[in-house]
Amino acid sequence: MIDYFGYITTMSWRVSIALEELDLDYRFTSVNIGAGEQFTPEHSARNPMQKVPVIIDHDPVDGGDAIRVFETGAILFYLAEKTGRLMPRDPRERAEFLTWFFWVVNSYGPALGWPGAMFHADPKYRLFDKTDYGNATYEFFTSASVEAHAKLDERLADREFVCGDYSIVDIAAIGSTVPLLLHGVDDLSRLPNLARWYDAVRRRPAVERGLAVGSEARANLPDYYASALFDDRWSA
Ligand SMILES: N[C@@H](CCC(=O)N[C@@H](CS)C(=O)NCC(=O)O)C(=O)O
Repeated sequence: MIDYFGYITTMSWRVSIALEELDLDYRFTSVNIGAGEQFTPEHSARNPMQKVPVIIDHDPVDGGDAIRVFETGAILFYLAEKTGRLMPRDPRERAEFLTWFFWVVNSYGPALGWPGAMFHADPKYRLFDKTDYGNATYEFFTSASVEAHAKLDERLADREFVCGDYSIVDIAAIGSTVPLLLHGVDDLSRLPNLARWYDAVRRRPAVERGLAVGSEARANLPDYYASALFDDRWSA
């Protein structure tokens, strides 16, 4: 059994989707980062970075002590290795896969995250709409996010998934892609390849189940923000 500590966040969705896709036995514990639960001594012991998500695998493949993993890239890679699924084995394919996996984890996800973080759930904490500097910073982060979406769209022009078969690269990407509006993308018609991929991946039953994990916490967020976070337009 895997203990999974997360919340309704893009990074946590990566993990809940992977756990669902891999059909692993897991127990979810909500860590409400809006209420500061990531800073408790219990959670700090699980993840010294005081962030979600984190997993503790009580059935590691070597049969030894439980294994703790934090950082979504590490968690997805760990789960793919544990199960031998959702990742190519051939060294040549693996090199291409790693290239795109690290691009998604290190570049795509963070580029999307910054405008999302500035579009705070509570307008009084927003860093834009207040000063010219705030607006310029928001614009800078938004254009980097739009550019990252455009690069993924370009990559998907002649392929169904980001790298070979459906893999943890797609899972890492979809977790970050869902809150399009928060990330400065309000119209997918200019990104047709990304739109096709987004629709196909989001329709997967395991992805739907992954996005539903802990979603009762949605009630903690203002409606307009929750609706953008979950991209309610998609199902409308
Ligand atoms: N690089 C980390 C990022 C984790 C992260 O930023 N988690 C956010 C939620 S998406 C969080 O826990 N924020 C709470 C905080 O920073 O206080 C990963 O990939 O796991």
